Amino acid sequence: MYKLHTTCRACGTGNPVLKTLKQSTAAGTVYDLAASLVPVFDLGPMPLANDFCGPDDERAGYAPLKVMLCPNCGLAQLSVVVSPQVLYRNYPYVTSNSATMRKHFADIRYDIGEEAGDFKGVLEIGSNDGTLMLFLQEHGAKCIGIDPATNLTEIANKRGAYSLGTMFDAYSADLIVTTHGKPDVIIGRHVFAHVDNWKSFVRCLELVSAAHTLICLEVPYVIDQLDSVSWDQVYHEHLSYVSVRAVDSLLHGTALRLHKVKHYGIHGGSIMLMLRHRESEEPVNESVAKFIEQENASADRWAAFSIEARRRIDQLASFIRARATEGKMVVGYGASAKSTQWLNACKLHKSEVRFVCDNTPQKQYKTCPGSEIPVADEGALTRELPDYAVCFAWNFAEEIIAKEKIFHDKGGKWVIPVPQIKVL
Ligand code: DWN
Repeated sequence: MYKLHTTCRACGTGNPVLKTLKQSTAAGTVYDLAASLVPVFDLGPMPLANDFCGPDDERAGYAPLKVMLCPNCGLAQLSVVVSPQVLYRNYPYVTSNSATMRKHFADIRYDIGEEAGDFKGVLEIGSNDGTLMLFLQEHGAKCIGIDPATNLTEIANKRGAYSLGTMFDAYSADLIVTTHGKPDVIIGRHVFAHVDNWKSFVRCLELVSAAHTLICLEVPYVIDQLDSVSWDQVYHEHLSYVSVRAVDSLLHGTALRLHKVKHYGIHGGSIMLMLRHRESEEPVNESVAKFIEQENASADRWAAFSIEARRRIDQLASFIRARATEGKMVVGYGASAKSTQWLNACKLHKSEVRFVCDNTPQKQYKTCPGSEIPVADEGALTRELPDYAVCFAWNFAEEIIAKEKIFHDKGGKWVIPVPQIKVL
């Protein structure tokens, strides 16, 4: 189900073939490629975060969940890579159509337009159920999507978002160019951190893009994750915890370079890495150097993160157990990948968290990975009126709290786990 990962996917550190090699970068840094990746955060064996199963489904099982830091370029990455065929075979996560997400789509469309003008041809990598493509099409773009989750590309195609149900690789990149030409804009939202072979991914981007193409990769930003100790975003799908510095290091010697970096609040803090071909005449935006200069994702920061994560896991587990002992009813809200992390790290059982409600049909009436806590529909919150609801979709907390006013009005309390555990 998984293979070990020992070589930094950005700069090659830890590669046994390069044992004695040192590499100098344009910035004058000398990398010792014989060094090894250093463990900085270890959750032990954990279930796959989106392995929501019905009674007849077979569980994928557990895999080690350990973050390793590259001593050279500073990229944090998991020590194992779970096979994408296992992770995405019947993927239940669908892009949110919430007001928060729609606002984000409008923001990124504006920011991309600032760089790419009145862009038309769009390739979306990791296009999911086509929600972003449909939004861009409403605004005049012509989109093609690609995603290995065929259960979702089927939905996208039915909705009018033309999508290929396959991995983005050299073969599909070539097919896209032959059938559709090279796009003006390539967008990959929350897909780059999920990719194992970055070098090959970059080669495919080179292949599918033209000199004028703007490539936009949105990823959770490691600095936000460290700042808010959102340890629950560490799971098997997120192979890398991305910094601008690490991507800069990856792009050395390729046809692509960083062009601009934009920061957004979505998913607890994300950045859009805008890439262009080196031959592009557009000058590099000053944001690139600024981000790199200010980034601190050192081993010390990860050590502090690890200690604080453990403290918060204990804190939430004790809080929920104490409420359950008092006879209070506690539920979860949002069967997010993050919910799997909390429920398992806190070792919670369905006698303590009765159910997790969620608006995704692909997750409802299944059970959560590891904890086997049932997933209910969203309406269960106001039907059951629990005493406490833990908002595992804390990145949408504001919108959810406003939407579920009845729950709070009738005395229910929200527990928000990130960026600090608080009860509202
Ligand atoms: O990269 C990834 C990110 C972007 O999304 C993936 N690897 C997996 C996924 O992570 P997640 O599951 O933690 O994402 P969300 O978007 O935080 O999940 C929120 C969950 O809450 C979804 O299952 C939908 C649900 N929800 C709900 O039931 N009612 C969300 C909202 C806004 C709501 O009103």
